[in-house]
Amino acid sequence: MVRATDNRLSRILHKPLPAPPESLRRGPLRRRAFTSRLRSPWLTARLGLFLGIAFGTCFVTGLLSHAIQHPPHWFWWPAHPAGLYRATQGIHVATGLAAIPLLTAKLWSVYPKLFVWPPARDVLQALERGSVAALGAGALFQLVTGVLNITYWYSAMPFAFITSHFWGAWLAIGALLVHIAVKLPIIRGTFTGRQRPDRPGPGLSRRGLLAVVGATAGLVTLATVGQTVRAVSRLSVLAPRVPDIGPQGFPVNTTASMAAVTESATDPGYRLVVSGAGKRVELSLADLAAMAQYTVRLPISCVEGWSASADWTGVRVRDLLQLVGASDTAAAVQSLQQGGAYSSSILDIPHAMDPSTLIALRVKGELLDIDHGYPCRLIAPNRPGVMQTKWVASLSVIAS
Ligand SMILES: Nc1nc2c(c(=O)[nH]1)N[C@H]1C(S)=C(S)[C@@H](COP(=O)(O)O)O[C@H]1N2
Ligand SMILES: [Mo]
Repeated sequence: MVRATDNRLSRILHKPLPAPPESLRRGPLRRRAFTSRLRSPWLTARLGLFLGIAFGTCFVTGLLSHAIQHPPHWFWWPAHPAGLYRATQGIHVATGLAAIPLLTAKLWSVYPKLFVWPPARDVLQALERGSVAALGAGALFQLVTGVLNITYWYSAMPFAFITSHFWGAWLAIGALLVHIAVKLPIIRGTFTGRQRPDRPGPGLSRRGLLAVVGATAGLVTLATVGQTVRAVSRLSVLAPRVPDIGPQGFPVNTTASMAAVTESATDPGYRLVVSGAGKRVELSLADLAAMAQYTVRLPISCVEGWSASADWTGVRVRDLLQLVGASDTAAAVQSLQQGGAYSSSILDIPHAMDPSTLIALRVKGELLDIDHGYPCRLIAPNRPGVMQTKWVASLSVIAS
């Protein structure tokens, strides 16, 4: 029974497709339209290997970032090591950027295949080529939307970035796995020595081209990774953000005027509201300053790949929650900002109870600049920047 179905499937998959008319064989479709000797399975497989490593790393770190920001019920993310998210997100953006020259070279190495004749011999080959098209489109989509996001070019993305970048990743990685499975015999052949890298001839060799592509990827990394690795920040000519430029020496994401909080944030009647379990306290800035103050060195680690560390001073979130009788609890943080995706955030138990999680009143010894969240902001370890809520209005216990 299974065999019969197998045979039927196999007949369908290998059903020859009608040959298209010869009159269409023009331009790139004509015989021997592509002559570069550099293209070969040897080169393509090596570019593919590097690209696969870059995409795989980018995929895993991206899923992690997504899970931290939109946690499924089984997900648990620790508060320590404090700089872990800074590293994983730095790697996410860096591998994505390094993939740009790798993907460009890879597409160059295979694009004549777009024009092979006939376009597909049988149904199976048509399906396989369809999956390659999905892979190419998915990979390009991920890199383009990623770059648009880190360069704040939202007007070029008339769709929801997070949703489309998330599903685009699954599409690309699914198509990548199919592609690797289909090409495995060829890939193996090129790594077991049956395929020689070069045939003697003049000009750039395949090894040479691979080295150039590798060096370009390295250069892109060096010119951007300084947005999170301070030691090379002076080389960051291509990075959209530099860690030490901005008020108080670090970047601003949303300004107070963009968030429309200038008035409420500077209102002398400002009170931080802490509530939970039927209790509620209102704290003025003087009340907050009278509580035990702590200083922690923690980074803002933006999802966009930049990060900056600073010494923050303020009151512990767990001390504030204690004021309404809550301990061992999660909490919600709400900004003075109305609406907008980043105007509130959730502190899960490990983060809410961590002694280094503060409602910060000061940074680097000074009152917060209004663009950094004056009168107070959340700062917690091992957490995406989008969850470090500025201009905090209230803190409330989440009943578990
Ligand atoms: N209320 C509010 N808080 C916010 C944001 C925001 O838009 N509104 N942006 C977040 C993002 S995306 C980052 S990276 C950090 C940046 O903090 P900074 O501007 O002080 O560097 O603030 C976070 N806190
Ligand atoms: Mo951010």
